[in-house]
Amino acid sequence: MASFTMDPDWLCFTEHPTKPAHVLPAGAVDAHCHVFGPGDQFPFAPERKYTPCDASKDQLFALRDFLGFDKNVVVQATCHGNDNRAMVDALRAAGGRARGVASVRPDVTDDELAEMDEAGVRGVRFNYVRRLVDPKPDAYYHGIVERIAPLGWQVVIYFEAADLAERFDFFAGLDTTVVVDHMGRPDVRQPVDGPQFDLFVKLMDERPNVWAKVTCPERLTVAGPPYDDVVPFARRLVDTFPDRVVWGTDWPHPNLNSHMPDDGALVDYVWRIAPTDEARHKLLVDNPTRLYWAENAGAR
Ligand code: 0GY
Repeated sequence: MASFTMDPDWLCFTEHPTKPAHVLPAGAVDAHCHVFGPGDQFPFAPERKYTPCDASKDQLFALRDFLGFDKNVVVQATCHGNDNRAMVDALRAAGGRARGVASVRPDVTDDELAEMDEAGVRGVRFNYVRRLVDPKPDAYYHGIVERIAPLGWQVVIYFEAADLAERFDFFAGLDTTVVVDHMGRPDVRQPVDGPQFDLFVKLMDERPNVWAKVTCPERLTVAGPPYDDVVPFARRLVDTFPDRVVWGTDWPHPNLNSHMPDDGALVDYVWRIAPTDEARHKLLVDNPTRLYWAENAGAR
């Protein structure tokens, strides 16, 4: 079996996070997390841009239980390319307590899609972050949308805020449910009501099929923990679109080079972006359950 050595400057996740001070509501979903390998069982993709540390499904489930989550949404990470076996293996082991988002090519077969659907996959991810993937033409993504349409799957999009203007019409033209990773990665040095974040709010405002993950303060921050500079961005989305936001840890936190967050502190961060019981229940329970566990989840 292949053996992999993680990148020398890679920061591995915190093995012993603190217990959150707050108690998550029953049924809470960690709606954005990953599994990496283990590389000797599920080899990393030859075309990957980074080699992470192993982060297995068992470690993910242990974290879920420790933090007080009920379920996970496991998102395919680029280090596994279009080979979804590690993610699907995690879904199958989770006994209905995990859903997945895959990465596929337009030539994926109906049988492959049906098998993933049966395992709990409910969407595909289009990643536009250039340090992670090589860009592809729109036709490539349209081809995938056609393939998943019969299943009613969602499309998860990951992009940098600076690229939104250029891609706005394409994203707005998608008629699947669309879920945006990490609030569209705003530059948090810009005003929360400035033109850059306004454009993202406009996308959600005009397109009721667009949802946001109000995730990754540790990735977006310039100031560092406790992420005061990111709170207003997440607050704006939670306040404006309380029924179309979800949250997740992003464990095991790929590609962070400044610091590795404490997952317990990240859970406590949720109380700052969703300060009321009602807002938190929607964010952590109702919205992700509707999005990933409802009958025909993904279809509007
Ligand atoms: C994330 C973010 C990152 C990586 C990936 O697929 C990935 O490799 O998503 C990132 O480096 O910003 O969502 O975990």
